[in-house]
Amino acid sequence: MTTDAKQDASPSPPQARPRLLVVDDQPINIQALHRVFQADYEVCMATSGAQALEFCRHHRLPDVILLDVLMPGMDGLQVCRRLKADPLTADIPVIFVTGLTSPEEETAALEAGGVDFISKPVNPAVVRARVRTQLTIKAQSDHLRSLAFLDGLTGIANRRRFDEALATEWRSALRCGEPLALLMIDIDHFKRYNDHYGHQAGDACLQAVARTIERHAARPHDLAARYGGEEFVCLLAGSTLAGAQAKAEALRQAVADLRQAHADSPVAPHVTVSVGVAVQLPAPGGEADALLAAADAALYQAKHAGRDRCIT
Ligand code: GH3
Ligand code: MG
Ligand code: MG
Ligand code: MG
Repeated sequence: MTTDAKQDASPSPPQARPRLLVVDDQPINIQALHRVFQADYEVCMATSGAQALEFCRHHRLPDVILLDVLMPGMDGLQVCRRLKADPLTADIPVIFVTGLTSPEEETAALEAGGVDFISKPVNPAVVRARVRTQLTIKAQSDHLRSLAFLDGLTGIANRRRFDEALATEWRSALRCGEPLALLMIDIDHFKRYNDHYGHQAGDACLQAVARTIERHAARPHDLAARYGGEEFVCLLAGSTLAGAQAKAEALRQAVADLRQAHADSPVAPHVTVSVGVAVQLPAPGGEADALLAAADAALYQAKHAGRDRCIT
């Protein structure tokens, strides 16, 4: 057997085989499933419910869990309910593999959050096919979820993704005592751009500006998103005020350097942006919305001070 629940904290290699976690109190049952899957899957194992939950906390998450029902200590139904209650593990498909076969037991397993129910002794072809089905469904739902977080026009993150990231990063910054920075970026006189060049050209301009903004949010915890219309945001976790200001200025300059013609702009003959910069150290009782409001207020000032500038 390749992987034990106590080993292997390594991150997922790029082309990793799907990872199965087999949970059963009887080693002989684990061995049987290991034989079925070892050629195509990375098979991990746990011999108790507690060990299975522990595994999920400390290792790369499995893609599917094969879970026994009758186990001493925590039974499979309890394990499944715990997995489903934790946002980290809630989306992992759980297939019950059990000697129990009554309709009542099958119903209880499905109600606990299992997606399938297979009787022991397992038929290798059947269990393989059922695992494959769950992996396909999971891949499809992951794909749909990723689409739900992308802006259709520019391909960068959308407002929904930003709202989630802001809430998450705010809590994390509060825990770590680190500052959180936000840039709010708005294209100058974009209504005139559309009026002059047409809406399609306006769309292409939004795409070019989005690409430029995204290039400036390159650190692992940076997030560039389209906030709406011709407004964008950059969330910069752990950035200092000076760091955020430098990034804002580099970004403003990079958009100007696109030299995207804007003949009807009173600011410059090319497309420019105004940027509002805000940095806050989250405090207990504070709200992430305050950071948004501060960046928005700074952006408003940048507009009134003549546009094509960054204001904190
Ligand atoms: P300001 O410098 O004060 O920001 O002026 P503005 O003209 O950029 O601001 P305003 O809010 O008056 O107009 C924003 C324009 O952005 C109006 C709207 O038609 C355009 N816009 C919003 N979303 C899209 C889009 O998806 N595609 C195109 N082409 N234009 C859009
Ligand atoms: Mg058992
Ligand atoms: Mg605007
Ligand atoms: Mg604008």
